Amino acid sequence: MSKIEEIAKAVESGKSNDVGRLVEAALAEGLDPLRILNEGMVDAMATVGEKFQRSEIFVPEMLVAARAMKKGVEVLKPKLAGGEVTTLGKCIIGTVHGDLHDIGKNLVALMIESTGFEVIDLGVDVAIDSFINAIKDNPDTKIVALSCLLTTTMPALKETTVALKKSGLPGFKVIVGGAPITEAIAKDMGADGFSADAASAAVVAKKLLV
Ligand code: B1M
Repeated sequence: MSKIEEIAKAVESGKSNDVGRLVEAALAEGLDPLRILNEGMVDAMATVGEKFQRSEIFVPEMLVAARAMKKGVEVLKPKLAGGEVTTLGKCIIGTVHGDLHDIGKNLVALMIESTGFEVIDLGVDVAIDSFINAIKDNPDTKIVALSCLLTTTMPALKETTVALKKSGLPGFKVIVGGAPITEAIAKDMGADGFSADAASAAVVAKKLLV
């Protein structure tokens, strides 16, 4: 079994300590951090989701897999972040209200930070008012990034996007993303930008500055 396959297996079975150790070993072997992330961990989480859908596993197993992935991302973080100086401005990020998924949002935050933004992470289940207040507290905010993983919280994503656009607060753009969101849905909600993954979210955020 390759190191990547071992990592995927450890994520799927929620073995946090093994994931940390295996990711360190993979990095020491010179494997590409993005390959470790995408083929080792993101793909493993997709498998976890499929098993959940088939009722082969339940919420507790999803939760331990998520914890294991977080452990792996922690080890990868210094390699992914790049260490550029933050000069592009502030980005406020959060998962919309009703939604507790944060792994994708955390990856988006990491990639946006590594592009050169200062990231203010409001966490998960973020109320519209919390986004508005954070922008008021940080009037130099350039990007507000909204994550949504559930079809049932897509209305919350739309409400948040519309409220931000109607807030009258100046100077920022709204980008949205998450598994159930498409370019067409993002456009329909009135978002300024959409991306399907974390790496392109950073590219979209940067493009919106000009
Ligand atoms: Co949940 N869950 N979950 N879950 N969970 C999904 C999303 C699901 C697809 C599983 C399934 O049925 N196959 C399903 C949603 C179905 C739907 O809505 N159509 C689901 C469900 C149903 C639920 C519950 C309702 C289960 C229940 O309680 N019965 C419940 C809801 C709780 C809530 O939020 N209110 C629930 C709970 C949980 C856990 C808490 C157990 C756990 C989350 C732990 C955590 O995040 N800390 C969990 C997990 C782990 C998953 C799966 C298995 C994995 C999610 C993940 O982390 N993926 C997921 C199945 C799946 O995704 N295949 C599932 C890895 C991550 C890197 O990908 O988050 O998609 P992702 O992020 C990507 C892109 O989407 C994008 O970039 C990221 C990286 O490239 N992206 C953006 C994300 N945000 C972006 C923002 C951007 C741009 C791109 O711009 C701002």
